Amino acid sequence: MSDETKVTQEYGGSQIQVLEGLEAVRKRPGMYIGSTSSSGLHHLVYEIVDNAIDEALAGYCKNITVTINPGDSITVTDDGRGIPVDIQPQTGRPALEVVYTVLHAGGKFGGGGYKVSGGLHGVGASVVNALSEWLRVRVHKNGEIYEMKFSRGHITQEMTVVGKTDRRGTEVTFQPDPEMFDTLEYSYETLHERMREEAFLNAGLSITITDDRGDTPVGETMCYEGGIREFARWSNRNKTELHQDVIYMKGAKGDASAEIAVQYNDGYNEFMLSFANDVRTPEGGMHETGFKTALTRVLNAYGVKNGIIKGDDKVSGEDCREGITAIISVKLTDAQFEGQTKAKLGNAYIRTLVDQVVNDQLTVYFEEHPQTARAILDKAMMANRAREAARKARESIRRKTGLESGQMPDKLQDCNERDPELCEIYIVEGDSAAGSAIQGRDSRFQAILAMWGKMLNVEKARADKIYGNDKLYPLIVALGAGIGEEFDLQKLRYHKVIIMADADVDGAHIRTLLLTFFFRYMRPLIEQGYVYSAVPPLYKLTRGKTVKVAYSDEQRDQVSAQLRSDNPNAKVDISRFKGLGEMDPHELWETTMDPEKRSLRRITLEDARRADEIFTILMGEQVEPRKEWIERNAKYALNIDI
Ligand code: 0RA
Repeated sequence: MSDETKVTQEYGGSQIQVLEGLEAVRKRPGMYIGSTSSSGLHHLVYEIVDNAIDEALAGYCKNITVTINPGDSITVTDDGRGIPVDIQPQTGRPALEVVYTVLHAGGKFGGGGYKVSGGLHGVGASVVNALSEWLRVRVHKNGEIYEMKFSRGHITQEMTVVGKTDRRGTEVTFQPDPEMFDTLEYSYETLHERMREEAFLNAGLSITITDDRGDTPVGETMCYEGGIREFARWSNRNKTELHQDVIYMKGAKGDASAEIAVQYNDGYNEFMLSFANDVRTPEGGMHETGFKTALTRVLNAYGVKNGIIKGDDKVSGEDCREGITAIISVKLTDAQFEGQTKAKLGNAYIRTLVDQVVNDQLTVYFEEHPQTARAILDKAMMANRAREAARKARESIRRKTGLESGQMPDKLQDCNERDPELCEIYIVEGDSAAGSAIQGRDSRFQAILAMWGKMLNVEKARADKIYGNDKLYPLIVALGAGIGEEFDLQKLRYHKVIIMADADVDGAHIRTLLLTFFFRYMRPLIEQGYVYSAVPPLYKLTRGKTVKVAYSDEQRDQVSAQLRSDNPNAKVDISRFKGLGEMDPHELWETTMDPEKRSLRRITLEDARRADEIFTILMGEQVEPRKEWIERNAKYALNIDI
């Protein structure tokens, strides 16, 4: 093609069809990009980037850049072969023009089309063009730069050679049409996140995102040689991983392929991201089903084979996925997207493929990495016990009609106020302390719930025994918000839940137990900051008729000096409070319960998480960690704090 080549304008039948096609896009944009809201606006970028990624998948492109320009136009470049510019025999038009003006033209021209192109891939250039106020494309190829311009899908400049080049590749800049979109402002964060995902999913591909709208450009170049392995690791970046290595599996059959990366963390959430042809499938589908089934099967088989799981103690799928981070990526030529938002993969043979890959490779992996297998299985078994215990507790609570009848437990001395925002509940260890608290409190807004004294037998008690224990019912009923999946903060009867326990080992046990319980079964209670620890004084200082208290050793010394400030020789009697039960009601009110004077420590999620950890160590199946913990903490044995 010579420098000055311009293709003569010929409005034959095919050209009219083209315009009708793009008109259809402008009439019903939602049909093509989902919506005309911010999500549709961002979708334009994904369409263009997808085309470049297809070129990368074909093995010809290594670098992609995405730039948000001032005024919110977008430029996407790639260093692929460049969109073909030669005349297409069927249309008599340059292929470049066809790509940008004919609906559904992408990926189906040139030599062999792309193998894995699926979903919306490769069909989007003309859609983006139709929805852009203007669009300019430049192709570097054959030593020349070919340029073509459009407005709202109409050609404003025929394909023209505008210069020489020594590179290859495609550059597209488009300005979304204000007539089409509710908003025109791009979110750097949204594009950044999506581009990072694309970089993870296409190992070795470098994607640079830049925001050029501000005074100084912001951006990042992302390239992950490890692909989805690094994706899994990155997803766990703020978590504590349960095992060092990411478990990576892959396999292919015919034109279809699957890769899976798995790494557990010590948390309780399930984080699973699945993709089909790099398109997210938030509703899951056959690839996820295949993975879940195989994971559960392999873990149970490993447990039975190695004598870890006995009899009917099988772990459920949900148990196996507690704390999991899994990335599943499949590629196939005939992807069927189903469901409400076309976000679910429907091809059944993919289930078989993923199931086989995971079944075979995870089994081998576990054989070769018994420590990892054991850690994962232990976690699943722990999840199983907790879930089972929660279910039993829920059922038995329902049976005991506590919640339904609205009848409050005997152990509760309720307050008069009914507005939860104004109400407090003190959970008090031991009957004598509870007695003092009941007499000392302000009954208008302070309720007292007496809890057992020593109930924990550290050696024998196990998580399930404790959650199945009768002693927790009064607490659940008093709080009124249910437990586990049914927990409902709206029904909570007190907005201050105050744990009042002694500063000794037994007190620490009770606090650990309560926090663990809240953490596992009433987590929003902690997340919303409703849980507190009362801070009772440690010392009582008396000089004649003057009585003072101190909450720490330093304060004791200060107060003691204060009491003797007029006469250093005066006799100050210092005694240690042995426990809450020793205080008379008035003392308890003055030092620990009076909102004007008391201090409360708000329990954070981190406190509760640590309590849960300690609890697991102290009560769990594993003997080694318990021994280690006790050895490490022996020196603090009289001062266990959480
Ligand atoms: C098909 C064939 C050829 C290149 C492309 C597609 C291609 C498409 C896009 C879309 C965005 N960037 C792209 N880069 C390349 C090669 C044809 C030839 O070798 O001339």
